Amino acid sequence: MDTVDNNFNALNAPKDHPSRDMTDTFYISDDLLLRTQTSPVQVRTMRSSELPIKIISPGRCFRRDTPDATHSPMFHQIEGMVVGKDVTMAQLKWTLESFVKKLFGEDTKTKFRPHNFPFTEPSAEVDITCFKCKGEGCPTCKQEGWIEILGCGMVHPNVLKNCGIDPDVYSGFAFGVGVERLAMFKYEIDDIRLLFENNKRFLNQF
Ligand code: 2NL
Repeated sequence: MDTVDNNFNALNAPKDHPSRDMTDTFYISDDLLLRTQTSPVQVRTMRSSELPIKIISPGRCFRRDTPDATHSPMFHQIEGMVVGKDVTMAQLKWTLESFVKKLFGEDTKTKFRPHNFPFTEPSAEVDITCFKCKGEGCPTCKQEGWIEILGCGMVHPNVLKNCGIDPDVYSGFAFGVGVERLAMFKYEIDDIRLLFENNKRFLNQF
């Protein structure tokens, strides 16, 4: 459980932002909710720690999605963030490229595709070349050759301000990956619900 302030206000998603809708978010009360991402951890860290900050925050998150093969109302996310002097998008790209190469193989290529998140500006989604067909096009990548695996960007100046950090002096990068989605690609699991059913015959395969 976390606060609406840590999960939304501080992250530049003010009162009427669509992600705050009752149909998107589990509210406990007007001020408390089940977090929709692990970012509240970084918000508290920015508000209480000396700079520079380098943090990885893995954990459970909740969104009001109807379960299907690719959606679960409860899932896990790993977010990472660096805030300090002269933190750049080039450093973000190197960090994420290194990460996907370790996970999916050294020959993996990345594509940073412009996107929008309230908490980062600029923002991007990262696609990797399909590990199955190496970019040729196949059923796994729906003939596109590319697979979307995470979201990222430079921490929005309003987010830094909301957390007591001067955006004229400091900058930061951040990213978030869905753990189940990543596992599904890596282990070729075609239904996210299998990960939560606790069937030992399924789990013992890994
Ligand atoms: C996604 C997108 C993302 C972040 C998470 C973040 C956290 C703070 C400030 C700025 Cl405190 N950004 N986190 C940034 C970009 C993307 O996750 O699609 N995740 C599955």
